[in-house]
Amino acid sequence: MSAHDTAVELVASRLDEAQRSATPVRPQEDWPHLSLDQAYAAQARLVERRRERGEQEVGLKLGFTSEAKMRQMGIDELIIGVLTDGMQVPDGGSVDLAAFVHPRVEPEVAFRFGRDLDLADPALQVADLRAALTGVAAGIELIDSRYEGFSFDLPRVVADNTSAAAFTIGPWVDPAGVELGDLPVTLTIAGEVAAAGTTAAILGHPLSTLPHLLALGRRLGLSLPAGSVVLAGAATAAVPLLTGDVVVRVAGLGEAHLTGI
Ligand code: OOG
Repeated sequence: MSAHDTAVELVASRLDEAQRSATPVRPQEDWPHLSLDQAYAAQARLVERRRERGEQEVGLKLGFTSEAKMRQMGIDELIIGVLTDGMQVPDGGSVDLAAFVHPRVEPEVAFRFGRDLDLADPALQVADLRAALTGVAAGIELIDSRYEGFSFDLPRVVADNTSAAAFTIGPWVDPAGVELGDLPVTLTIAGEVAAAGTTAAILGHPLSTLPHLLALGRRLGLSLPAGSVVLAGAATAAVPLLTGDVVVRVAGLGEAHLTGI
């Protein structure tokens, strides 16, 4: 194993253990310096560990696609992470808060693609992604940084699979029937509006994320088998999740529901 592989393996195993034990890591102590490429390699290794435990990949998520998120976390570069079936919570389902370090929730717009898309294929164009879109929905993403204090820089959050922890998607809607550009979004926790914004906060329009999805997917050699889900990134800053019902409502699109217990 090269020094590069050893650093990647060490980071992936530390983060994997942190996630499984809901005990944060302290990156300031004894943490290898990671380039962005090494960070994505560590992320891939982390996902491989989930696969070895029987989880299956179900899609991808984008991060830092809104000003609100960039400002909240101090990072202004788009990132991509992997979603697995082990993270998916049925709409209206519940999550045990004890399984997470310091969970936060965010309102999302979700995409579903109806055919196999090899993002690494240089012939694949943004128009192909748009044509393959068979569903759009409101979603909730539960993020949970595995770093103490929810504190990280760009390579660290990438290695940590972009804080991906759990997600819920509301009923799918035919994309032909909805103009996603500027829909009011609310995130309600235990009956109180905790965050509000608009889908325009996501790069001006949620579909503006598609060129970034393609560029990042191409660079990393990712693919989206038919039926895959993509979360376009939060429209508002993330909010700490306490016990109670979480509702994301995207006016004109629908709702997603989750309960923290
Ligand atoms: C990283 C994940 C960011 C989003 O929607 O912008 C993200 C984090 O804030 O911990 O999922």
